[in-house]
Amino acid sequence: MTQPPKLTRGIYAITPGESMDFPQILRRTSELLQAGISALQYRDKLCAAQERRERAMALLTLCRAVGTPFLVNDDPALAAAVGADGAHLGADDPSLEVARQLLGPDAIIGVSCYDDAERACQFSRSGADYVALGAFFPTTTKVPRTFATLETLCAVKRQIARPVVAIGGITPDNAGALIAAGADMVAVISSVYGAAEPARQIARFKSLYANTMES
Ligand code: TZP
Ligand code: MG
Repeated sequence: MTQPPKLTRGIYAITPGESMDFPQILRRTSELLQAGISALQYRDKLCAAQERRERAMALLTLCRAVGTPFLVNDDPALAAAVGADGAHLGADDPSLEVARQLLGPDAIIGVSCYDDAERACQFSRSGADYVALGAFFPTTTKVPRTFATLETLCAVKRQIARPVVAIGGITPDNAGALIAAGADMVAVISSVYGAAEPARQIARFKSLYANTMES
Protein backbone atom coordinates (compact mmCIF):
# COMPACT_ATOMS: atom_id res chain seq x y z
CA MET A 1 0.00 0.00 0.00
CA THR A 2 1.34 3.48 -0.83
CA GLN A 3 2.22 5.74 2.09
CA PRO A 4 -0.13 8.69 2.72
CA PRO A 5 1.37 12.11 1.92
CA LYS A 6 3.29 13.63 4.85
CA LEU A 7 3.48 17.20 6.10
CA THR A 8 6.65 19.14 5.37
CA ARG A 9 7.70 22.70 6.29
CA GLY A 10 6.39 25.39 3.99
CA ILE A 11 3.16 26.84 2.66
CA TYR A 12 -0.22 25.48 3.75
CA ALA A 13 -2.71 26.89 1.26
CA ILE A 14 -6.38 27.15 2.24
CA THR A 15 -9.14 27.61 -0.31
CA PRO A 16 -11.02 30.92 -0.21
CA GLY A 17 -14.76 31.20 0.30
CA GLU A 18 -17.25 33.18 -1.73
CA SER A 19 -14.63 35.65 -2.94
CA MET A 20 -13.77 33.25 -5.79
CA ASP A 21 -15.91 30.91 -7.90
CA PHE A 22 -15.03 27.24 -7.78
CA PRO A 23 -13.63 26.82 -11.32
CA GLN A 24 -11.27 29.67 -10.55
CA ILE A 25 -10.33 28.07 -7.21
CA LEU A 26 -9.48 24.85 -9.07
CA ARG A 27 -7.31 26.67 -11.62
CA ARG A 28 -5.52 28.62 -8.93
CA THR A 29 -5.06 25.51 -6.78
CA SER A 30 -3.39 23.74 -9.73
CA GLU A 31 -0.95 26.60 -10.08
CA LEU A 32 -0.17 26.57 -6.36
CA LEU A 33 0.34 22.81 -6.34
CA GLN A 34 2.66 23.05 -9.35
CA ALA A 35 4.62 25.83 -7.67
CA GLY A 36 5.04 23.60 -4.60
CA ILE A 37 2.97 23.84 -1.44
CA SER A 38 3.21 21.61 1.63
CA ALA A 39 -0.52 21.02 2.11
CA LEU A 40 -3.93 22.11 0.86
CA GLN A 41 -7.00 22.62 3.02
CA TYR A 42 -10.53 22.78 1.62
CA ARG A 43 -12.34 25.41 3.68
CA ASP A 44 -15.96 26.03 2.74
CA LYS A 45 -18.52 27.41 5.14
CA LEU A 46 -21.31 27.92 2.58
CA CYS A 47 -21.94 25.11 0.10
CA ALA A 48 -24.51 22.38 0.59
CA ALA A 49 -23.31 18.90 1.55
CA GLN A 50 -23.38 17.29 -1.91
CA GLU A 51 -21.54 20.20 -3.52
CA ARG A 52 -18.95 20.23 -0.75
CA ARG A 53 -18.33 16.57 -1.39
CA GLU A 54 -17.90 17.10 -5.14
CA ARG A 55 -15.58 20.03 -4.56
CA ALA A 56 -13.52 18.13 -2.03
CA MET A 57 -13.13 15.26 -4.49
CA ALA A 58 -12.04 17.60 -7.28
CA LEU A 59 -9.42 19.21 -5.03
CA LEU A 60 -8.28 15.83 -3.73
CA THR A 61 -7.71 14.65 -7.31
CA LEU A 62 -5.44 17.64 -7.95
CA CYS A 63 -3.50 16.98 -4.74
CA ARG A 64 -3.08 13.27 -5.46
CA ALA A 65 -1.52 14.06 -8.86
CA VAL A 66 1.40 15.78 -7.11
CA GLY A 67 1.44 13.91 -3.77
CA THR A 68 0.43 16.92 -1.67
CA PRO A 69 -1.52 16.28 1.55
CA PHE A 70 -5.19 17.27 1.32
CA LEU A 71 -7.18 18.20 4.43
CA VAL A 72 -10.78 19.25 5.00
CA ASN A 73 -11.67 22.06 7.38
CA ASP A 74 -14.36 21.61 10.08
CA ASP A 75 -15.73 18.30 8.84
CA PRO A 76 -13.83 15.06 9.55
CA ALA A 77 -16.80 13.02 8.29
CA LEU A 78 -16.48 14.64 4.86
CA ALA A 79 -12.71 14.11 5.00
CA ALA A 80 -13.29 10.41 5.67
CA ALA A 81 -16.00 10.13 3.01
CA VAL A 82 -13.74 11.44 0.23
CA GLY A 83 -10.55 9.73 1.44
CA ALA A 84 -8.73 12.96 2.35
CA ASP A 85 -5.43 12.83 4.19
CA GLY A 86 -6.80 14.63 7.21
CA ALA A 87 -8.93 17.31 8.77
CA HIS A 88 -8.53 20.61 10.54
CA LEU A 89 -10.58 21.20 13.70
CA GLY A 90 -11.48 24.40 15.50
CA ALA A 91 -13.01 24.82 18.93
CA ASP A 92 -16.55 24.45 17.52
CA ASP A 93 -15.86 21.34 15.43
CA PRO A 94 -15.99 17.63 16.28
CA SER A 95 -13.40 16.55 18.83
CA LEU A 96 -9.95 15.21 18.05
CA GLU A 97 -11.06 11.81 19.35
CA VAL A 98 -14.09 11.70 17.04
CA ALA A 99 -11.98 12.82 14.08
CA ARG A 100 -9.32 10.21 14.85
CA GLN A 101 -11.96 7.49 14.96
CA LEU A 102 -13.38 8.60 11.64
CA LEU A 103 -10.04 9.05 9.90
CA GLY A 104 -7.74 6.49 11.45
CA PRO A 105 -4.29 6.55 13.04
CA ASP A 106 -2.38 7.71 9.94
CA ALA A 107 -4.58 10.73 9.17
CA ILE A 108 -3.20 14.25 9.63
CA ILE A 109 -5.38 16.02 12.17
CA GLY A 110 -4.65 19.63 13.05
CA VAL A 111 -6.26 21.78 15.72
CA SER A 112 -6.73 25.56 15.99
CA CYS A 113 -5.19 26.83 19.22
CA TYR A 114 -5.59 30.59 18.70
CA ASP A 115 -3.22 32.32 21.16
CA ASP A 116 -3.41 29.56 23.74
CA ALA A 117 -0.10 27.82 24.43
CA GLU A 118 -1.66 25.51 27.01
CA ARG A 119 -4.32 24.36 24.52
CA ALA A 120 -1.57 23.71 21.95
CA CYS A 121 0.44 21.63 24.42
CA GLN A 122 -2.63 19.68 25.49
CA PHE A 123 -3.60 18.84 21.91
CA SER A 124 -0.05 17.90 21.08
CA ARG A 125 -0.07 15.46 24.01
CA SER A 126 -3.47 14.14 22.88
CA GLY A 127 -2.12 13.26 19.44
CA ALA A 128 -2.88 16.21 17.16
CA ASP A 129 -0.51 16.09 14.20
CA TYR A 130 -0.06 19.84 14.18
CA VAL A 131 -1.34 22.81 16.10
CA ALA A 132 -2.28 26.14 14.53
CA LEU A 133 -1.87 29.57 16.13
CA GLY A 134 -3.38 32.84 14.94
CA ALA A 135 -4.46 35.22 13.74
CA PHE A 136 -1.04 36.84 13.67
CA PHE A 137 -1.98 39.81 11.49
CA PRO A 138 -5.17 41.63 10.52
CA THR A 139 -7.11 39.73 7.90
CA THR A 140 -10.20 40.45 5.85
CA THR A 141 -10.88 36.74 5.28
CA LYS A 142 -12.61 36.21 8.62
CA VAL A 143 -13.13 37.93 11.93
CA PRO A 144 -10.48 36.20 14.03
CA ARG A 145 -11.48 34.74 17.39
CA THR A 146 -8.30 36.31 18.77
CA PHE A 147 -4.88 37.54 17.73
CA ALA A 148 -1.76 35.55 18.49
CA THR A 149 1.69 36.77 19.47
CA LEU A 150 5.20 35.73 18.60
CA GLU A 151 5.69 35.06 22.32
CA THR A 152 3.00 32.38 22.21
CA LEU A 153 4.54 30.86 19.10
CA CYS A 154 7.97 30.74 20.76
CA ALA A 155 6.50 29.28 23.97
CA VAL A 156 4.72 26.52 22.02
CA LYS A 157 7.84 25.74 19.99
CA ARG A 158 9.84 25.34 23.19
CA GLN A 159 7.32 22.86 24.59
CA ILE A 160 6.23 20.62 21.75
CA ALA A 161 7.89 18.75 18.92
CA ARG A 162 4.83 18.63 16.65
CA PRO A 163 4.62 21.04 13.71
CA VAL A 164 3.25 24.49 14.51
CA VAL A 165 1.24 26.33 11.87
CA ALA A 166 0.84 30.13 11.85
CA ILE A 167 -2.26 31.70 10.27
CA GLY A 168 -3.91 35.05 9.70
CA GLY A 169 -2.98 37.87 7.34
CA ILE A 170 0.33 36.27 6.39
CA THR A 171 2.21 37.53 3.33
CA PRO A 172 5.80 37.11 2.12
CA ASP A 173 6.49 40.53 3.64
CA ASN A 174 5.49 39.61 7.20
CA ALA A 175 6.12 35.84 7.31
CA GLY A 176 9.86 36.10 8.02
CA ALA A 177 9.45 36.77 11.74
CA LEU A 178 7.03 33.84 12.11
CA ILE A 179 9.33 31.46 10.28
CA ALA A 180 12.32 32.68 12.28
CA ALA A 181 10.31 32.04 15.47
CA GLY A 182 9.73 28.45 14.35
CA ALA A 183 6.48 28.36 12.34
CA ASP A 184 6.78 25.08 10.48
CA MET A 185 4.04 26.08 8.07
CA VAL A 186 2.35 29.33 7.19
CA ALA A 187 -1.35 28.89 6.41
CA VAL A 188 -2.49 31.38 3.81
CA ILE A 189 -5.61 32.23 1.85
CA SER A 190 -5.67 35.71 0.33
CA SER A 191 -1.95 36.12 -0.17
CA VAL A 192 -1.81 33.11 -2.47
CA TYR A 193 -5.34 32.89 -3.95
CA GLY A 194 -5.41 36.64 -4.49
CA ALA A 195 -1.87 36.98 -5.84
CA ALA A 196 -1.38 38.41 -9.32
CA GLU A 197 1.42 35.89 -9.91
CA PRO A 198 0.83 32.82 -7.70
CA ALA A 199 3.99 30.94 -8.66
CA ARG A 200 6.10 33.99 -7.86
CA GLN A 201 4.29 34.43 -4.54
CA ILE A 202 4.98 30.81 -3.60
CA ALA A 203 8.63 31.27 -4.57
CA ARG A 204 8.84 34.29 -2.25
CA PHE A 205 7.42 32.29 0.68
CA LYS A 206 9.73 29.37 -0.12
CA SER A 207 12.81 31.57 -0.15
CA LEU A 208 11.98 32.56 3.46
CA TYR A 209 12.04 28.89 4.44
CA ALA A 210 15.20 28.26 2.45
CA ASN A 211 16.92 31.04 4.40
CA THR A 212 15.92 29.60 7.78
CA MET A 213 17.56 26.62 9.44
CA GLU A 214 15.25 23.72 10.33
CA SER A 215 14.15 24.34 13.89
N1 TZP B 1 -8.18 31.54 10.93
C1 TZP B 1 -7.59 32.54 11.57
S1 TZP B 1 -7.27 33.83 10.53
C2 TZP B 1 -7.91 33.02 9.21
C3 TZP B 1 -8.38 31.78 9.61
C4 TZP B 1 -9.04 30.79 8.74
C5 TZP B 1 -7.99 33.61 7.84
C6 TZP B 1 -6.70 33.48 7.10
O1 TZP B 1 -6.85 34.03 5.82
P1 TZP B 1 -5.81 35.06 5.19
O2 TZP B 1 -6.48 35.55 3.94
O3 TZP B 1 -4.55 34.29 4.90
O4 TZP B 1 -5.60 36.15 6.21
MG1 MG C 1 -13.75 25.01 12.13
